Amino acid sequence: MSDQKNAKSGISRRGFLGTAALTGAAGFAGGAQMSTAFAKDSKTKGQSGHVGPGELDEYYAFNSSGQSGELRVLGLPSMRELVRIPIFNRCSATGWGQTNESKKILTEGMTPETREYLKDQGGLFMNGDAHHPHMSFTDQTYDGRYIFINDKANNRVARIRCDVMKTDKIIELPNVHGVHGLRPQRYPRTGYVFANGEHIAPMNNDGTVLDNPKENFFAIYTAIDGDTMKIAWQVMVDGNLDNGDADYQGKYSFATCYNSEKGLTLAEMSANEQDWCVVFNIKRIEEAIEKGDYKEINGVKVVDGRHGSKYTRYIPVPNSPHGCNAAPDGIHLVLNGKLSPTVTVLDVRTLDDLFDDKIKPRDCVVAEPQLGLGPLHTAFDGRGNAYTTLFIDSQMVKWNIDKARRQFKGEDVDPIIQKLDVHYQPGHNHTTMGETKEADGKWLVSLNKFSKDRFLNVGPLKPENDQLIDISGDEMILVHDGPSFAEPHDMCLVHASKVQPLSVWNRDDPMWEDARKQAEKDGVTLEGAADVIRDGNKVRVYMVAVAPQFSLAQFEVNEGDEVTVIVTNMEVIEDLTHGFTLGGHGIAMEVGPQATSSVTFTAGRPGVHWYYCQWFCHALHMEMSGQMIVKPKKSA
Ligand code: K7E
Ligand code: CUA
Repeated sequence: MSDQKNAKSGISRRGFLGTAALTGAAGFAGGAQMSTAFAKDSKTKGQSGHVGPGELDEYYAFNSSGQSGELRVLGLPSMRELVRIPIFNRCSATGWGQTNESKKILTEGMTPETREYLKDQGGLFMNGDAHHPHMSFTDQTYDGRYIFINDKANNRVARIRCDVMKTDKIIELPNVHGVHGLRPQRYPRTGYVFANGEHIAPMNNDGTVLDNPKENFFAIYTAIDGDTMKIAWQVMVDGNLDNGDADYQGKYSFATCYNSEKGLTLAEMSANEQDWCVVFNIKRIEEAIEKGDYKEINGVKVVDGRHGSKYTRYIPVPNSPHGCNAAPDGIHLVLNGKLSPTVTVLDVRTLDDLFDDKIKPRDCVVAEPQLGLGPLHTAFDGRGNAYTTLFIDSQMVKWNIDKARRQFKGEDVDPIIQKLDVHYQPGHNHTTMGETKEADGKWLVSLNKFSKDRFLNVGPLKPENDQLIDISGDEMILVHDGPSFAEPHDMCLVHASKVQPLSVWNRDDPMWEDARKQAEKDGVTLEGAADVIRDGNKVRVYMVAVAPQFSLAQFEVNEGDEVTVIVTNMEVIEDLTHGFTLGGHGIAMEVGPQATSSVTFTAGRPGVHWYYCQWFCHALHMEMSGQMIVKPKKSA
């Protein structure tokens, strides 16, 4: 099949994508009719998605929340939401963005420029755009240590500890404009976390260069050390970077590019019939860093990976490709054509020859099946089949990789096995364990951007629809519709056996290291505290929470004091969370069992102010309260 033909189909549909689909008027293709048929099927055959009361799910689904800025943990197949992990957002329940512990995590990885910019604006970004959560790997499969996730809005990457399901590191990437694609290294372990800079900008973006995007604007690919959350190196590339993945061998990583044109307008960005996939040679880049073949820019070692570099290769792909997905066979990489009705399949075993200039970039392409309109992302079942979302067609297409290869060689075979209507306009899709060598081919989730008529009308802002599909048999069967709020892009489906979270915190957790050091200086033991320590106009109030009481029923400060309240929850049994809310001060925080949390504020309002535990913890939970007395300045 010729690229010419694919490209043409892409162009002919571009108008459709630009007008109907993107303005929300799309999806009028008969979804309702198909859904009835499949709803009936789901009762009679396939796996049950039902998880009864008291039963546990088989998988964790780590669901990004897009512009909500958090991570949501669901159980699968029930699709029940279990917990939300605040990351880039501000969370009223947990005090994320307000406690001293979370503020440290939110600020310590900031660039000096951002710190300076935010100085008079509260010191924190209040939003994030979280797209791609992925678990750390050891030997090509999930190892239950961390989830990494990007913030496209403010150029950050965060790490979540899976033992407590809390964010523990956030770093801002210098030189990068919009961190989009994110993937951990699969082998031998993570290792690197690869992050794609989506937008092109001048390398020193200080206002000295403002024009000529083709000459002066670049995108930056970043490798972060997942263990230390420090930047290992960056690569400057031509074009922009969309999604990415890493291979199964630890040799190469990949990024799609939809704006090889370096255009500004939609017409400019989609002018070329082919863009490309950039391949990064990890070993050669590491050698470049060792040998000193890099420039240090804003404190980061940046390798030149533009055309002609020995560190990268550019493989032409039709047309403005989006998703980038390595198959669990360890051999194939699928690049999803978006404006082309095709996906382009590379065989990673050809890449050594490509880097040795023995073959041409397009010689790495081993299949390019035409699947339908708007292919965005592909998932795998571990049995040689792939599942690709078709945004414009509102369908999931199941196809066979081997058949696609045979068709590419000229054999008369159709790689497409089945197309299933989804509701509506799917972006990412995910299979259980599907990005690991342990892909088990049981469930597929389609993250649909529009829900339209699938749920009760909640006004103009409607939920997205995460649909659960049984892929254990020969046929895909739609099992469940799951509404979700703005806006999951991506999901990571991990077998429950891979993750062993704690039920109560360990008292020696590093999360409250600073509070512990301060307490030691103050001669206070956190675990038994009922102390008010005055230090000039700084007051530190230490207390313990054990249901249904705080160890301090009252404390006194002066108007204008900087007050830090440090609460330690000494419950030893699971699921006994307390909280500290100070009325009229905008102060609230979660204190988990065996955890310490602290918050600092100015006592600006003379009078009596009640604090209370806002986490229902005991029959006498209402009584779990106390008073902060603020003495007015004149009487103090
Ligand atoms: Cu396709 Cu940000 Cu992964 Cu959204 S990206 S869909
Ligand atoms: Cu402690 Cu409610």
